[in-house]
Amino acid sequence: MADIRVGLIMGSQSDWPTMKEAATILDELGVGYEARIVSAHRTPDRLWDYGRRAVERGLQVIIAGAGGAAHLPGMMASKTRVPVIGVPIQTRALSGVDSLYSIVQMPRGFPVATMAIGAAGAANAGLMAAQILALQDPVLAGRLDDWRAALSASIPEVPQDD
Ligand code: RP5
Repeated sequence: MADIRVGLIMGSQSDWPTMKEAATILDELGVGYEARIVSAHRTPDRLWDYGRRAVERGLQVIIAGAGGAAHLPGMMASKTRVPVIGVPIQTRALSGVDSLYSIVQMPRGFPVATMAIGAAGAANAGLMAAQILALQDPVLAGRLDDWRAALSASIPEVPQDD
């Protein structure tokens, strides 16, 4: 079992189908992570405790997904210097633009690396976390190079009829 280096947190159980995209990437690359529900509004004490202990627990990157009034990534960034990657969850009311704006417009001093809305953003968050860790981990860097080469090789050069 790989060491837990990534905290994969989300505001609600309803975010998990999207955030699983990040988990799948981390699994494919052999990066250890933990998945937790940590809500800025519903479980603020859990959020505070998670952020307060992130460094001492050895977390190196936190991926935080939330939707609507999506305060989780920003609040986590205010509580820990562990880099936070934000994933705006697609919402029914405003299609995730609400989530995106909530996450991306951080004040100076507390950055959140904000991904695209929805599943692509979650998958890219997993890749971004792995790329950050790969700076200090040649084995992981090799896996990422292979992953990227396989993706490129899977793209046909000529379009096909269905
Ligand atoms: C946010 O509210 C969560 O991140 C979720 O995206 C959204 C809706 O949550 P549920 O009402 O589905 O639990 O805090």
